[in-house]
Amino acid sequence: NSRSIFIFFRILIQYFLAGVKFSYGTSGFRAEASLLESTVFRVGILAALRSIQTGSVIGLMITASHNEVSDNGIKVADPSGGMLTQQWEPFADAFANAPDPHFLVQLLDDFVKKENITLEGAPAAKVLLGRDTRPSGMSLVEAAKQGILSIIGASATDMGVVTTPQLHWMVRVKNKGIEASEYNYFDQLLTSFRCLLDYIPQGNSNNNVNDKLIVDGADGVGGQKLENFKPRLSYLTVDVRNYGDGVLNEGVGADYVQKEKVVPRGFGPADAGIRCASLDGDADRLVYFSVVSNSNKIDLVDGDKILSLFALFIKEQLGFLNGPEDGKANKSYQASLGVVQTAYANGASTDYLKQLGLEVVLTPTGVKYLHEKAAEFDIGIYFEANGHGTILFSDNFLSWLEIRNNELLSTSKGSDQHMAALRILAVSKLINQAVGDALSGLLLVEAILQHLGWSIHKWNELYQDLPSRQLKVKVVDRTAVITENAETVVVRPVDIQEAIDAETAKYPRGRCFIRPSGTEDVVRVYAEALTQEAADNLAHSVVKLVD
Ligand code: 16G
Ligand code: ZN
Repeated sequence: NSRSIFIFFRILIQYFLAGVKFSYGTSGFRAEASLLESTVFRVGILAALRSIQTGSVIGLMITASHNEVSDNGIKVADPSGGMLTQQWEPFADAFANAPDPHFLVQLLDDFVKKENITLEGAPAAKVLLGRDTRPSGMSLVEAAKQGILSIIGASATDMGVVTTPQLHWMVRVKNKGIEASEYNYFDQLLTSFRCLLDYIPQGNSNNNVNDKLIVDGADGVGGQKLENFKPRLSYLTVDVRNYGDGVLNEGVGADYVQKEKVVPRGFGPADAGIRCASLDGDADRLVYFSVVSNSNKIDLVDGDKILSLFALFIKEQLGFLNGPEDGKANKSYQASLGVVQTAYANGASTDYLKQLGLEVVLTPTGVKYLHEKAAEFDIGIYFEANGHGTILFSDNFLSWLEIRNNELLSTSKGSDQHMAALRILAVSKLINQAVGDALSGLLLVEAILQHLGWSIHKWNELYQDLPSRQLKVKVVDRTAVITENAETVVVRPVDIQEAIDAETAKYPRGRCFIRPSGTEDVVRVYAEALTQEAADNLAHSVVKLVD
């Protein structure tokens, strides 16, 4: 009986607050920080239960990412380092919204039975906690600890201020029985980054690359970490701005830069032409940009273009690895390579990727969907246009590659094939396998640009983005909008899709979709067309259909 497992029942009662409805959604629970204590306490209990069920370490991250500093939130990392299994989300919702302690314990009882979670004799729960730089984080970590420790035998390890991807990485690595400190994290990044630079073919390196990089740290944890890590990053001159003096996410950060398409605070005309990058508040999103001369406008290099750069590089290396087709029995493993995007991906990026001969799959918005899809390939590259993404490698492929690499080392050391094997192995260590990670993504971008000898301008010219417009419509009930086919088709309310199609047909290269937001009470409208004016008009006419 789960009643007996609570030793802090008093605290639980004290934590009850009325009036907020929580939904786990795509980003965990998020709200104004003062409303979260009770929720975080409950998620602590949930994390401990998940740890018992899986016999593994579970992560809890206190962050509200790119949202304003007064907000906060909590997210659970599963044993693989990925998002909490979707099967537990309905329970998470019900548990967070339970109106009184009695009901809450009843929910727990039922859930523990349904999921066959044996509390007696089970290995003790282990939960890793992390938080971003928000001032409310400290007391919320305490509330989460109380929740975790209300399960007898459970332990909570506080990793302090970390980026979201660092915490996910730590959970994943710990569950493989490997040491998982922040020092280990940066060591792995540094070693694999250096490898990639060492493997650059002679003559390629650094021709056109302005080797200075300026990074906007969003006045959050990512900026701080990079500023501290920077001295170890020889080969790269990094000027970190916004690493903590200003207000988190205010006029800074990847979300701001991507949505507003203007320079973040602390940047200006003097930076024109230099390669710049921007992280979000918890460093799981990354975009690049360059400042347009004599203006506060930028040329944005978004998640789609980061994805394209990664895809190009990986495809090239796979080509080398498979060797010339000389008719001899090829020892190569036919690794499947796939690219995952959402409907927000710029149409020009999808065309470009298809031209490269890649398989492109769309999923609904939200990292959990993209990640799951990407994991179906030997090499799955996913990115949202907003800058969240990574490259996943299957265990099968990596084991094969290790063996192949050893063979090549003895038969043709230093050959194109061997170098390609080494590079892909280095990428698999550099890029975060748990979740999108701005710091590791940034190092991979830097390594690839140096490898290719490309400037940010050359990179940006891979293809030309189609003009687009995003708008939102406040609605009473966003759940009234139901979509299918990776959010590209509205099935309810009926008839609206037909009307959207009719509008879209008026514009050459027009594309438009609507979807209910997972984080706000709005319906979002996205439109794309040949000119900015056309994209704007299409978006506005579809807004009228929704209103
Ligand atoms: C969350 C998602 C992000 C998505 C965004 C869309 C995670 C970790 N984050 O921030 O991937 O792009 O929601 O927001 O999944 P929306 O549903 O309000 O448009
Ligand atoms: Zn984030």
